[in-house]
Amino acid sequence: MTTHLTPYGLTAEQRVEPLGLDAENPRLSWKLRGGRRGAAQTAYRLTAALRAGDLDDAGRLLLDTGRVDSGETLLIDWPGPELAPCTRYFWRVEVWDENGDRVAGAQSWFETGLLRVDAWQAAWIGRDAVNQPPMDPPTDHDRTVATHNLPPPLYLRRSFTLGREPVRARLYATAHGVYQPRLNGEPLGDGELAPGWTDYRHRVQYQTHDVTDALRVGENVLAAVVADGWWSGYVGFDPRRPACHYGDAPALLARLVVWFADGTRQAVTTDGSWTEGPGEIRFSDLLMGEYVDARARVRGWDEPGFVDATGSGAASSSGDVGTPGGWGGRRSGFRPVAVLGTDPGPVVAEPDEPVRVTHTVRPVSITRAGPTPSTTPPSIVDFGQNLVGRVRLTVHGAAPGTRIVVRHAEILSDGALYVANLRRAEATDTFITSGAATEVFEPLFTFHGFRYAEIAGLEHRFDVEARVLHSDTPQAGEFHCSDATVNQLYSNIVWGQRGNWVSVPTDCPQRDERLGWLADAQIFAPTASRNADVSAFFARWMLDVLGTQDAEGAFRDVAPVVSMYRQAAPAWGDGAVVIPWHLWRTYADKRSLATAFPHMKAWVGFVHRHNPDLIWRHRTGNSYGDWLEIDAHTPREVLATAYFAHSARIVAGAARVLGDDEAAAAHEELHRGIRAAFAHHFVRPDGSVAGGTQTGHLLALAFGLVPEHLTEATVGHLVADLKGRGNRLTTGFAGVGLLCPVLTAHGHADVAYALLHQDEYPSWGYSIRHGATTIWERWDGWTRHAGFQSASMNSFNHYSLGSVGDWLFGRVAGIDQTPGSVAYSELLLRPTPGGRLTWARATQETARGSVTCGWSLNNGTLVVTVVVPPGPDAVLQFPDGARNLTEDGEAAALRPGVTPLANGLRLRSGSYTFSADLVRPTTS
Ligand code: RAM
Repeated sequence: MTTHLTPYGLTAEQRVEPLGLDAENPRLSWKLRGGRRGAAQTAYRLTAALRAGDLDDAGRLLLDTGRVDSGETLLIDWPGPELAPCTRYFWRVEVWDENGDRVAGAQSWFETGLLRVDAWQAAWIGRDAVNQPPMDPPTDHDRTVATHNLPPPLYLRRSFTLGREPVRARLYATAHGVYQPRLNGEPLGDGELAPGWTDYRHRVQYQTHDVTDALRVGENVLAAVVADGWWSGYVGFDPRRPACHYGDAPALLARLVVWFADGTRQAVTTDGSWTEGPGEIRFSDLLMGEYVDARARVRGWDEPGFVDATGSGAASSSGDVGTPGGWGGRRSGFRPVAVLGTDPGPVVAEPDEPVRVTHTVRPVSITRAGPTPSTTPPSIVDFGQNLVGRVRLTVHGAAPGTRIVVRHAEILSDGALYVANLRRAEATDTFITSGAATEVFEPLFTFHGFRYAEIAGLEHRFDVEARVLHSDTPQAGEFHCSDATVNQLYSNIVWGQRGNWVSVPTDCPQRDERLGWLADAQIFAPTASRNADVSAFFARWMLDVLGTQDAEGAFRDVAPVVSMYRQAAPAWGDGAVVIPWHLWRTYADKRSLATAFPHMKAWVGFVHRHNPDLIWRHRTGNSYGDWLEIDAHTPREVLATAYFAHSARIVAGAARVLGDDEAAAAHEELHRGIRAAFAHHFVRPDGSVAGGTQTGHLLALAFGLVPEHLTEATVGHLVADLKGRGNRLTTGFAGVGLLCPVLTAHGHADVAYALLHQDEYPSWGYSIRHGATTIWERWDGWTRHAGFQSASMNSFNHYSLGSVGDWLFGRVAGIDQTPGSVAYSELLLRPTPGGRLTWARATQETARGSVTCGWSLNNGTLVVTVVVPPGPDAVLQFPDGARNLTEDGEAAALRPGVTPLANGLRLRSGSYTFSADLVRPTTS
């Protein structure tokens, strides 16, 4: 183990080595590691230079803070000179430890993007619909009503010549639609579905690629394929507005800049000199799927040497582009594009990690479906995991023109794909072979939610694998325990997050919806930030959330908004208050909090204005209540008023952090008023909460709305309800994440564990017993007694009911922070043995470093292992009944780094392994 204090994980704007940053004042952070007890940073020094080597040359430094006496490691405003565009800045941090010794440093870089919209000097280009010869109507029989009018993607190219070797080159590009940039025949970067989904009316994100090594002296070809994507393809489920939410057709904006050794540069930008032509993708849509005709591939279209002059046709093509499998029905080749506009519009640098393919999954079985008269029966491929992405198919020796159709489903019913729950999403990919000996098919601009793929039309040998894609938020957490079902639950939570984190946090990756619902996101945010570093992802999505606010102060239920124009419901609109606060608590992101603050205040003001008696009854939008609760009904105004109180309190807290004492005082008073109104209207003298539901009691307890003298009674009602049902829950989205934490906080970890281990309906265990590999949208998504829930809304991959993940980390393993702590500046470690677990352990990469907490229980001996990173102190609390705490045979209180507390131990940074006798296990 490292004993020296070492900085690592350096980030600028919460990203490791970001290329193309538009922040004028990027915030720098680092983490610390080092196993020595009590290790801590007492000072730091930041330096920066234009070349890595210059960091060692004091004369060439652009920045030198000198020694700054501070333990701070997070989000330090760039203390250097004003940043120039398109420039890489190397920076180094050196730290001093608790003995005042200067110890190791670490270095990193960030590179600025264009910084200013007027730097683009480029035009949006697209298909010239006017001067294009009319396209022959599609003749193939594969098109459905939904796909019939989907246009082929744009294949755009521009040839240019370099007279000299460049020293550096960058491509800045984006699209209306989704695009893949290409240079000299190769795709650039590993991003998928760029530029991602934002509210394009306010922000279109551009990507930056380092293309220095892809250029050559002589002719080069810059190219791109651009499909409809979220811009003009199908999104959401509104039948009156199923597609074209932002525009009618895709377009590209690009600026390639090449620098030479003498300081001069050359730029190639999108303009009227580009051409557009045919390609193998006939249509591609996020919901409907992709259609690829390999015969129509124009070989060499994106490489030097290709002749693309108007009307002259392709220099070579892999097949006859005039065949019915071709595009346009004539050898028209590439034609000039239309210049669609010269104003770049609201183009901004992509501020978080893009969608990437992160895993490849091999099938666990391939079976032939039942015999079909006269044709080869389709194969059903089981990947063993409900996942999000697409199939990659390698086909050997298929005859030219073989039509392969791949359909996707999360579940099988009677051995066939169950697709009813996909609603209008066809999720079907079609591949027509060219006849080459080996062909590889993988759609480029679509994704599906599936565990099973049905492959029809292939008699020949094929290889298949699933490629998993999602927003590549860095993994941060791991949880393991002794129980296989609980481990499967954790796996289901992680896969649910992965699959629903495709550019925006969505509610389902498979059906015609895939929207960024605010309540789902706020309820799951605490779990999400255990599993991954979601700081930059959420901060970026929050901009779209805040952008939905109307003049009255109301948000919308989803962001980006597509066609749902009603004002947000309780717990949904409150997502815009809860998430910025969570980003502050988890990552110390004060800037996001400050950006959100006026909007948070306006939302609470909106609710207050329409509900002056402080019971939230009016302006509740679609008022979903405790959405998808089961066998219970929580009164809507109980839930709404609880959230009103919760948001008012958060706004007060945020105001304190931001130094707005007046707003803080006003919202503290408002919170007191709502609390009193809630108690008056909804808390009965016996401590029960109106409606008598688990969620009603949970909200009241979690949000501190029960008068103190009644708290125990309220908890009693909650526990009685659970036990009366045989330890079964009734909670929907709003209640489920509170269940186990509230029970544990009030001394009923045993009941929380009983829910965790429950495998009768409704429970997490029930879905797992019936094969779930992701979290289901509904407790009754499928039941033995009733089969499938209504196909009109039944996702088998949805994260909301997986919000118990936060408790697995926070209480089962025991990693948490104290109430006043920010970004884990003071850890609260509370390992909680219980249920049938004999051990549990979690590791979490917090903003300040890696934390571990775990325990094992063997014959009454409890062993607790913790790792506290340098910097924060930890308060370690043992379960009730733990006695004789020792480490290495010595009383724990006497060990180095340990200070005894009334209710536990205070630990300085370092690794510890304590033993204790557990005389009274906390659980039954
Ligand atoms: C459905 C989904 C979604 C939820 C909304 C209210 O579309 O379950 O997650 O937030 O309803």
